[in-house]
Amino acid sequence: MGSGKTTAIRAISDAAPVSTEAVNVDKAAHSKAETTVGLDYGETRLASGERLRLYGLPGQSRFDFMWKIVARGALGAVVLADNSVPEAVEGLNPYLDAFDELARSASMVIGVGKLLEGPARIDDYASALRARGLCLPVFAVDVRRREDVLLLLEALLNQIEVYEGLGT
Ligand SMILES: Nc1nc2c(ncn2[C@@H]2O[C@H](COP(=O)(O)OP(=O)(O)O)[C@@H](O)[C@H]2O)c(=O)[nH]1
Ligand SMILES: [Mg+2]
Repeated sequence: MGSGKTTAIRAISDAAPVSTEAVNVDKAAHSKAETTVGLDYGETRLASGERLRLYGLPGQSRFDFMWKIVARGALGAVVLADNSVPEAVEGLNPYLDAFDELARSASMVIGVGKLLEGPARIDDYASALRARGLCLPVFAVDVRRREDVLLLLEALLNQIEVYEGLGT
């Protein structure tokens, strides 16, 4: 919550993004005024002319029933971490568990926001992934910047292409 999913989809979407913001009544989890109670949705056109559809899933575990449904049809996943919160690195684990199939098929990239606002560094995230037997790209990002969101999506698509190219 507050890692920047809604912001990222807004930054990248060609069409007007759809989001379902409601007054945040869980100020203990995050102080922001509004929070997403359903999905964020946006679309972006790739250089190839194909359309990439972006679904922002609510991160709170009470929404985890939605994760599996969307993961089933997903090409890949971007996991956004908020480094300003305590135990941000360990906080990735529920998502790595829930999206294990995408993680194991290299169809996942990690974006770390607010990097300088917390003690963990990019290497800490990479080590935590390695400890789980995963080798996934980890980028420091500011998802308010369109270029940063594009970087995540390009890296994700490259990963998927390389993995498919291995014939696995
Ligand atoms: N300072 C700082 N703020 C950021 C950064 N990335 C995102 N934000 C802010 O963090 C908030 C994220 O909120 P939102 O997009 O609603 O998060 P969501 O709950 O994941 O949908 C927004 O106010 C962004 O402007 C960053 O790298 N640095
Ligand atoms: Mg949101």
